[in-house]
Amino acid sequence: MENSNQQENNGRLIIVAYRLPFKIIRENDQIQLFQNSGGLVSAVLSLVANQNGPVFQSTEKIQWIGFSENSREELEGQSLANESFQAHPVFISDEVNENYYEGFCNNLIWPLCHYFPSLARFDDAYFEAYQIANQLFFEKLDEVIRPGDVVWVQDYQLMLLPDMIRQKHPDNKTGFFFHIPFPSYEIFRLLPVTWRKALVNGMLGADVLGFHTNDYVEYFLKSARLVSGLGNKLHYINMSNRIVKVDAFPISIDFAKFNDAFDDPAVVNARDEARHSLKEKIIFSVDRLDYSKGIIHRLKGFERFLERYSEWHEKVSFVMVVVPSRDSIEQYQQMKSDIDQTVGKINSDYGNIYWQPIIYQYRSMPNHELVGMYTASDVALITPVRDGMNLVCKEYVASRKDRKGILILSEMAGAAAELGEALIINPLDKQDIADAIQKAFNMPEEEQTKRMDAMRERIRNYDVFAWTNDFFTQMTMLEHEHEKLKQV
Ligand code: ADQ
Repeated sequence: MENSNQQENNGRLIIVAYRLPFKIIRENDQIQLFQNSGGLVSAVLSLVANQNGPVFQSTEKIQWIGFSENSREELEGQSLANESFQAHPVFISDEVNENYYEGFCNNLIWPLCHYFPSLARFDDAYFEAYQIANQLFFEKLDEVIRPGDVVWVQDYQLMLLPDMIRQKHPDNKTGFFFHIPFPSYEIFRLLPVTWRKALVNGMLGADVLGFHTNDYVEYFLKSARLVSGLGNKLHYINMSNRIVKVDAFPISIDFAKFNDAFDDPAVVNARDEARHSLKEKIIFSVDRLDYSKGIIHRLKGFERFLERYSEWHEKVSFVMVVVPSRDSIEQYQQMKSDIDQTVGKINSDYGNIYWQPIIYQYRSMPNHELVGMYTASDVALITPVRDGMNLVCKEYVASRKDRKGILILSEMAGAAAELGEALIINPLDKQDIADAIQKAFNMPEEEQTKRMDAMRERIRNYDVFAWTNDFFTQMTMLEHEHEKLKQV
């Protein structure tokens, strides 16, 4: 990693993301701000308060533009700032937001990018709303931005925004990060021609475009070539008067936070409680409710394990926690009821009055319970059928200060490119999942430690702070690289 002092920046950092960095709760005319503890918020904070010296020298707060769940009237005259962030809410009418966020983003882009084209819904009203919403984010940014500010746009809700910024503020450095898989061209081309063009050109307004893996980078470069006729030299796309750098930045987690949590008394309690009340072997999984997470396939894999390896009956507990998500969308409600039924069937087919094979919880978990389960379990079973990165597997590895435990990981998660010491499975193959559990239960401790050490070292070295530093280093070095490229 470069020393971050090389990348000093005197402007402010402006983040544009669909969500604001805190939840705004209004009670009796008083506003309270609850800062999210999510990865992006802590990653961004590290840019202004980094151990090696801040990347941003400006003493001003980080400016954050995001959609407001509160109405304009509710927020009128209120200060939306805490010690780190100044928020600038974007107000979007319910009608536009439904077609934009639930429609274009979650009924079209999300299923396409996760290789579920049959779930994708194409609707002109969706794209119209997507353009309107991106424009609303731009208008807010336009009020806020000053010369020298650096803008970092996040994710698939804002693909048109980088070019809007480029048109009016060409001198402000702009980065864009795509958090979900960028699909192969055969999938991307399912979008109507005008939409594909608009999305690719919108993203190319950025100076640096980031994806999680080299595969996604390659797929994007191919789409840019076929959609907009723009060739690339290695990771660079030449736009005549400037270049765009397209590269892989595998997002990470706060390694130290998860590692240190191992000894936190609340975590120790939760771990002891789990080990005391569950069977001798514990399998754990946790994810948002989503068809991309492979929850049903995971259950089928566990069912096959119980069928083929009966020696583990009454000796294994599979704790599966699913956090509610997008439950207003019909497909998600259907998925929830499929999960309920499958869990019920497996428990009644195999369980008895002393043993329930699957303990299923549909709720969010407090952090100490989460790490308690990460560190109590023998196996983390992470089987998305498609996932941009997947942070749960990295959190599991970082939590295992005891250097034990086995990660079973889907080859379809972006994280599989970095965590080769996991037991890598095909999430659609239930026999593969069953065999991996059997292998994990029989794995000697020395082998567990060897695999864990290698994965822990990698995440320790490339944690979420290294990720942000890496992205901003590339942004600052771009002009220099442009000069070098001209000489090639
Ligand atoms: P997500 O699809 O949300 O993120 P993931 O990366 O696994 O998926 O992150 C989920 C986060 O939520 C983790 O930090 C996890 O601990 C937490 N979580 C999940 N279930 C929980 C529960 N029941 N209770 C409490 N916490 C829970 C998207 C992409 C990913 C990409 C990230 C970051 O889909 O592929 O890794 O963005 O870029």
